[in-house]
Amino acid sequence: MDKLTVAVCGATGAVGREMLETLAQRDFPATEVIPFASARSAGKTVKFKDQELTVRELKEDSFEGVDIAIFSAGGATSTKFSPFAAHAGCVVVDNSAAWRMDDRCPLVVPEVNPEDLAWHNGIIANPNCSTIQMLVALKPIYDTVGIRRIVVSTYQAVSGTGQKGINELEKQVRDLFNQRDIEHKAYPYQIAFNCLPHIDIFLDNDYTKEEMKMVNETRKMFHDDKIGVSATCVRVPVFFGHGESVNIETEKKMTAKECRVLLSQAPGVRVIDNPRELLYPMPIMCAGQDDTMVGRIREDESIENGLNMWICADNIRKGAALNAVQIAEELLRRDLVRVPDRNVFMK
Ligand code: NAP
Ligand code: 12T
Repeated sequence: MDKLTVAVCGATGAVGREMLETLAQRDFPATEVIPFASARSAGKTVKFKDQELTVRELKEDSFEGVDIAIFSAGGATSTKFSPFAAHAGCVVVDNSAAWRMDDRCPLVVPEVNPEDLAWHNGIIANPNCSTIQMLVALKPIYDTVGIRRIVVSTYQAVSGTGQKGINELEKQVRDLFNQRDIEHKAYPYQIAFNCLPHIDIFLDNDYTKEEMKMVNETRKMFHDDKIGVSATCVRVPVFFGHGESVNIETEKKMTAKECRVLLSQAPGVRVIDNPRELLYPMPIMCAGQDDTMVGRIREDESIENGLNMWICADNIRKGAALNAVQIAEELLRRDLVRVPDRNVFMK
């Protein structure tokens, strides 16, 4: 391809800025990168490599001549604009929850199910950050011994809520230290020095939407309607990096040692697991890193075939921007930057 134009939609946000950084760091072969955001940010500039790019307002006719559009501008914006992108022949990689469970859209983590890219119709969904890091670590185990059931509790950073989550934690800490009253807008309660067992909205079954994303997205990407997934998602006062305590029941036995060897060879995974040296993954290690870090690997002594582990990753990087850029790279490698039927999402 001699010309490759990439649109970054939501370029002024926490994920969008990391997207520009990731494209630059990985030397993504774009001949042009165009940043888009809402009318509020039109005319502002964002940094890309050694340039200052001027942000444009995202509109329905923004996609003419654009080959790939990476969206991180929220579900409503994506629902509204992605069909116009696909209609213009531009392939969308979307970070929001808008298209993840749509049967017309593959949901992809390159280390897990890159083959699903082959049937895309112009919109490809990036999974939720918590699902991404969990499946990067579990996929090699799933392929080797099978997994019947996953029980996961998350410890999620405020950057998952975007810039407003980061600002809220920072301001509450400062206000508390200055003996001022705190305010909350991004969360229903104080997040500084607290934990909230509540991410995204509550559903009729009393789970949160974030918890059900982990169930449904895992089943879709593993192509396994039967796998049991039980999730509890908790917001913690950490700026960057999600942690996850994961318990799995496998079909066949895998020892902790076998698991360590397997994961140390797995793509995108770094095993950090030496309790004697006090070595285990932590969110502060993950900020700015590409790898999903796994440690505290132990056999679950309460069941026949079970393992426990602790998984950490940078939620803005592998959880969002990096995974999206890796999808774009995989599309190029597989010669899939084309929209076979431009009307699939216009019907
Ligand atoms: P953020 O910091 O609040 O940024 C939101 C971005 O969307 C800004 O660039 C904003 O532009 C833009 N935007 C909002 N409304 C728009 C519109 N009508 N048209 C065009 N652009 C619009 O949030 P963030 O953390 O970067 O997250 C962005 C989205 O990414 C989230 O809503 C979520 O869907 C997704 N996300 C996914 C994951 C994941 O798990 N994979 C993780 C985090 C986020 P302005 O500057 O003009 O307001
Ligand atoms: N509510 O992409 O608040 O579905 O941490 C990601 C992160 C939704 C998503 C969060 C969220 C998503 C959060």
